[in-house]
Amino acid sequence: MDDPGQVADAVLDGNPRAAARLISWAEDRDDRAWRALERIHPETGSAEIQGVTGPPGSGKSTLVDKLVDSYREDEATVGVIAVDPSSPFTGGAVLADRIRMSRRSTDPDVFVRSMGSRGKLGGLAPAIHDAVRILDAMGKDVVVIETMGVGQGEVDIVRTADTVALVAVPGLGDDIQTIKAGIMEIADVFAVNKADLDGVQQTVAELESHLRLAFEDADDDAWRPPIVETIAKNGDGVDELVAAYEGHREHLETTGELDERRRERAEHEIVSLMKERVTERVLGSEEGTRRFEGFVEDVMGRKLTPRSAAGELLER
Ligand SMILES: Nc1nc2c(ncn2[C@@H]2O[C@H](COP(=O)(O)OP(=O)(O)O)[C@@H](O)[C@H]2O)c(=O)[nH]1
Ligand SMILES: [Mg+2]
Repeated sequence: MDDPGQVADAVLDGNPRAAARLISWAEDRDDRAWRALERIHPETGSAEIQGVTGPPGSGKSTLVDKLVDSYREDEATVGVIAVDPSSPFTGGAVLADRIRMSRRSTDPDVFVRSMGSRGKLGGLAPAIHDAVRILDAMGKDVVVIETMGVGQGEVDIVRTADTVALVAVPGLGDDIQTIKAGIMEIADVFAVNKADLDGVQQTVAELESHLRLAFEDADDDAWRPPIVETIAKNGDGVDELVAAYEGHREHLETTGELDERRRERAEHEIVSLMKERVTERVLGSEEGTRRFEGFVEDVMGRKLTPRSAAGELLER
């Protein structure tokens, strides 16, 4: 299976090996990906795309695992993308292993994929967008993206989702602010996980006061993120979390916000692909990299401003 057209057709038939292949091409930014993606693009747009984000260790993988159970009970097909920025401690691989070990390893209606950054200059977000489209084209009803809520790159990844759940845990103490402000703003649902631990009420109260402030001047029909307590370990609260997702989905559809989000996403993605292509064109060769490193030295030596270095690199 090396022919992009064939791979695309197999993906549209729901073939997991073809999907895995095409995601790898997208991750490698391999030219074969583009033809296949071209072909599947018109067949996408029906999956519900859900993001689960939060600090490492908050229980995202455990929660996603339980969410998958819940969707399978309703006979929805599911794709999971666990974003693991190439380090062993984030747990992305753990999720994939956990699901692989479970009874779902034989369930053809669940597709799990870990993705890590391979140090590509464009970052990870473009490949994640492609992977979401591939799972959508496979016919998955729900696509769940698990990612750590840290850093701008992660915010970009989470933007691929229609609905974003932020997983918080008791014991963050007074500084719920340790969760990046940017992430707080894009949360559509708050899951306070590990509700079996002390301090859960305090965390809920902090989130509530955060929301009170944030929504002081909001329109009446604005979506106000619900706060759901969960114990991912044993599945408590997962049904409520699914209901919160559904509520938000309904809100998106009835208010037209879904289209708005998709428009923003398309804009954002086009711009980030332009950046990726420019970067690739300028730095994609050994010579380009060498020239780039020379400019880095010049900037560090205060001979050039970063802006003029960028200008000169783009001139060539
Ligand atoms: N006490 C408690 N521990 C949990 C709960 N959910 C997950 N954990 C544990 O928290 C640890 C991190 O979970 P994991 O799902 O890998 O977190 P992730 O890094 O956010 O994906 C694991 O040891 C889980 O067993 C919960 O509801 N309560
Ligand atoms: Mg994890």
